[in-house]
Amino acid sequence: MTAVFGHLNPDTDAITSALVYASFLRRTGVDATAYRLGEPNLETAFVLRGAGVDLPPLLTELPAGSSVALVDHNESAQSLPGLHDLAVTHVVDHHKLGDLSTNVPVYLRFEPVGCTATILTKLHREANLPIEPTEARLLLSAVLSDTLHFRSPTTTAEDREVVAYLAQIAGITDVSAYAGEMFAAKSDLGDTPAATMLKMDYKVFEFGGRPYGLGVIETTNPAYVLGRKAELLEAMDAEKAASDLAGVLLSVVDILGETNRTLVLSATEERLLTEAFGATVTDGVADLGHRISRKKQIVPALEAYFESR
Ligand SMILES: [Mn+2]
Repeated sequence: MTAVFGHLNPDTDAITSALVYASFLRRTGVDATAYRLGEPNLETAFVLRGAGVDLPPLLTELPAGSSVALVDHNESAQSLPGLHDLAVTHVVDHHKLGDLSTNVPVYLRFEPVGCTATILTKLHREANLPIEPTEARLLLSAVLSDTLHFRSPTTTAEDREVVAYLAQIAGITDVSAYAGEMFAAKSDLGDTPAATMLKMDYKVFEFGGRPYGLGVIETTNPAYVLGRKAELLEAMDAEKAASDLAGVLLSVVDILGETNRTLVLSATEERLLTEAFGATVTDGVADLGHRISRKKQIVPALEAYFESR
């Protein structure tokens, strides 16, 4: 059996791509099962509910040598613990190549598009496998989520084309209205604990040989999130100590206004934000302007900054 899963702290793409790719692999003769590596965020729960699809089971470990297919990630720090001892047989991803290594021949499909679901849609079309309405809805939701309905600079013409194609199959006539409902669901944080908010969309990256935690909260209500700054800073501080990180950044991305305001935990992070981005810091919040994509606008700038030092 091949276990199919997306990254830790899963987003909508990580979970729906695992579901759809596992189904795709089964249709091509591979015994595959979808899993998730964490709890779904509010948007993902909304999407699955609307599609009438159950969450895939939670996976926390696998015996060494087990076959796995990775979607929506390839770096071990974002994957199942012990990834280097597993047999990675497939990777479908739209992120930069990290420390991926395999001990068996591997199927790799990487494309610099806005979403893993865009690549999965292409895989179905290339294999002449029809996409069922429910799966079309899942894939379309992932593209809208990852691209913030085409607002993110990661968006490509293929993502737009795929959404139009999938919307027809899924029977979604008003894509903008549906995207709005998804973003509202994601922003309905209620009394979500600050530690949970930090980890909803959170990844660890290595810069200059040291680990940094980069969280993003995409919301249509940034005032609510910034209103909980003190609690969030406490959660960031606790995570930094618990995971022995060199720094923690938490970006509050206003989906509709397309702005990024990043919470500044300490002098270390302040220096990083001012030097790598030229950001101005007011009241413990750094203004990162329109840098709304961690993948395209935050991580590369930090890599360039650490390489230049
Ligand atoms: Mn993705």
